[in-house]
Amino acid sequence: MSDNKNGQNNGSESVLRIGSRDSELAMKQTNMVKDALQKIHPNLKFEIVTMKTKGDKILDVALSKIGSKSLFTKELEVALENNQVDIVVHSLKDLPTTLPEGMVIGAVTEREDPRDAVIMHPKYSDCKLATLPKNSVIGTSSLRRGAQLKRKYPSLSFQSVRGNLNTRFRKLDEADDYAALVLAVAGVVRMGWKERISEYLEDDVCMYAVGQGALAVECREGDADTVELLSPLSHQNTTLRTVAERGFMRTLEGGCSAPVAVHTKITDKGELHLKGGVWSLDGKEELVETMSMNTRESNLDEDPSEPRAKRPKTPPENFCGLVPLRDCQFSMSQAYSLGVTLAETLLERGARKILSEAKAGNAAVS
Ligand code: DPM
Repeated sequence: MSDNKNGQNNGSESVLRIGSRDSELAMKQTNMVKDALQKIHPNLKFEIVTMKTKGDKILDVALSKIGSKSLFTKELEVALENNQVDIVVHSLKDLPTTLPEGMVIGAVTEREDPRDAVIMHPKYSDCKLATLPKNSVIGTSSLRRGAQLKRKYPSLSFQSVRGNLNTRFRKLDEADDYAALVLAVAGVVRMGWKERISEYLEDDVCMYAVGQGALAVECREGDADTVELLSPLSHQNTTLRTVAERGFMRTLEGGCSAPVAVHTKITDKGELHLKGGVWSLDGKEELVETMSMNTRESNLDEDPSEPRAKRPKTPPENFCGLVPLRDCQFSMSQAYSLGVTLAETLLERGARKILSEAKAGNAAVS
C-alpha cells in the first residue's frame, strides 16, 4: 500500500491504488472490487489508475493469434512491479496459470454465471443456434467456443470478432456480417445487457473457459499488508473450483491458443465435480473426462488456534498464483491435484497430440 500523497504514512490516510484496463467492462469490474473493499475497509481510500494493454491496442488480429500469454495483463503487472499501483483487477480467465515472479492473486471473488451465451442479431431474435439458417456466421475469436460449437452445429460458420464488448455489439447490430455472437454471460451481465441473451450454453453444448466469470485481484507477493487486506474478499467455493480448473489448464499447457474447456460445481454435500475437455480446432476430436472429490473431508487440515504467523506466508507454487485461503489450504491443494490428475488422464488418452495439432493449425491458418 502507498503512503499518503505527501509521502508520510500517518496510519489513517493510506491510499490503495488500483490498476485497471480502461474498457467499460474492465472499469465496471474494478469498481465492483473497489466497492467491496470499501465496505470491508471503510477507512481506506482508493485511487483507480487506468492503462491500455496490448490486447486493447491490437484489435484487428484474432486473440489466439497474437501469441502472447499475458495479453490483457502484462502492462498492469509491470505497473504493479514498479510500485505505481498496489493491486490490479483482472478477469481470472485472462490471467495465465503461472504469474510473473513476485506476483500473487490475493483474492478470487464470487463467480458470476460462468456459462457462455448467444447474442442474436436483432433480425434473429426469436432464433436459437439450432434454428439459425444454414451457414449463418457466428462471431467469436475463441478457439474453445469455435471447436465445441462446430462439433455441435456443423452447418454454422464461425468467424473472428475482436474489440471490447461495446464494439462487438455495434458490429453485430449495425451490420449484416454476423448472425450472432457468443460471449461470456458474466461480461454481458456486468454491462447491463442481460436481456440481449437469447440462449445460455450448457455443458453438453459448450463448456466454459478456465476461471470464467470470476475476478482476480493481483498484488505483490511481498506486500503483506495488501495480501491481508484482500483476503476477506475471497470466495471459498469459487476459489476451490477455479484452483481445480487452473491446475487442469496448467498441466495441459493450454493457454488461449488451444481449445480447452471446463465445467465445475460444488454440491450441497461439498462434492467438487470437475469436468474438463480438449478439442481439435474443427471439433471433430474430443476428449472429455470428469473427476470428483469431497472438499469437506479434506478440510480437517488446519488447527485454527495456531497463530497465523506460523502458517506458510508464501503460497505453495502449485496453487497457480493463488494465496492459500485461511482454513482451506489443504482442500485447495486437493482441488489443485484433482485438476492435475484429470489433465494427466486426458494426456494419457492422447490430449497432447490434439493440443499440439490445434496450436500448429492455429498458427498456420491466417
Ligand atoms: C479469454 C478468451 C476470451 C477472453 C478465450 C475464451 C474470449 C475471446 C473472444 C482467455 N479472454 O474464452 O475461450 O470471445 O474473442 C474476456 C471476456 C471476459 C473476460 C469476454 C468474453 C468477461 C467474462 C469474465 C475475453 N475476458 O469471453 O465474452 O470475466 O470471465
